[in-house]
Amino acid sequence: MKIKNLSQLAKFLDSKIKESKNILIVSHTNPDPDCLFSQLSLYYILKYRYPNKNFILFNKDYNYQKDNLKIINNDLRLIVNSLSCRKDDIDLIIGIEITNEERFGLIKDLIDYNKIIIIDHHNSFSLKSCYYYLEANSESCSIIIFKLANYFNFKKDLKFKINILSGIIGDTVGFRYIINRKTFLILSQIFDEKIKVFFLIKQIFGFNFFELKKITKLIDQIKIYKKKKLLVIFLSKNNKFKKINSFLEYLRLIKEIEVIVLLKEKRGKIYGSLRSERVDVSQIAQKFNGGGHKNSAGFVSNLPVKKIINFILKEI
Ligand SMILES: [Mn+2]
Repeated sequence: MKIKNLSQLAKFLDSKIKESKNILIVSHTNPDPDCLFSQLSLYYILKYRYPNKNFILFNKDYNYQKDNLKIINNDLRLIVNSLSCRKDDIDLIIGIEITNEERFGLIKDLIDYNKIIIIDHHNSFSLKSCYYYLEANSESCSIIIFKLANYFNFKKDLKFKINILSGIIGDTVGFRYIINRKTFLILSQIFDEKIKVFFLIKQIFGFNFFELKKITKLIDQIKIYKKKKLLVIFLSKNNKFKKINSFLEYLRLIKEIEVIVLLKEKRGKIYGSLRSERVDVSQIAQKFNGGGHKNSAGFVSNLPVKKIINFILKEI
């Protein structure tokens, strides 16, 4: 059930929250900065508006202790990865960027589509049987949350602005991939001389020395195809690297490269990530039943690595 515009979303949230007691705000599996900071920012807005309601921030994959983002905002500790309440006690579930069923950070039997409302900005959104607000031209979910704050006249303090800015930095890779004028307009509304933008970018995309050593090994494994246009990195199941997505963004600066493919072996399957400025990689991902954005998409496949690479080579 589609929610058509922002004012409808605000009214819908108001009416649903009024009749609820326990409200779950959930972000997607393997959460990224945009989704975590959107989750937290939405919580600020709703908790201020409804101080007597019980809001629970949940993500089953989230581990605050291991998260480097806590240096940006230690309120991220409010996101818990286990639930003490029963399914029946939860009256409403607000999902952040839950694009498809696999992205549900919820324990499966907690899912009740009648209670769910999802806010997302992914073109490949597919959970259309529940209430959803989709803004596919928004460059980050944080932007939607920022607009919601405006709609509710929520007073945006420094902490809130840093949250939104961090979400935008995460999804646009430090403003590198902004294509929408509105994003700049919102950035101008968030700008505050007290915010150190370079610090946020460093925390979100930077590496430490330990990680640098891993990168050195990874560079040796890079394969180049199509006269340097396609770059492929394969990570075997024994070769884990948590900051691999940040590393991909550095590889995207190589001038000759037009498409980057990361293939990760996990639980007997291949998890693919695609990045490009020239090719619409969401279309390639969709051929593997995956999805994402035009410039950044992903999929999961049972095919062997060689077959996947050959298939992609034909597509670009
Ligand atoms: Mn996002």
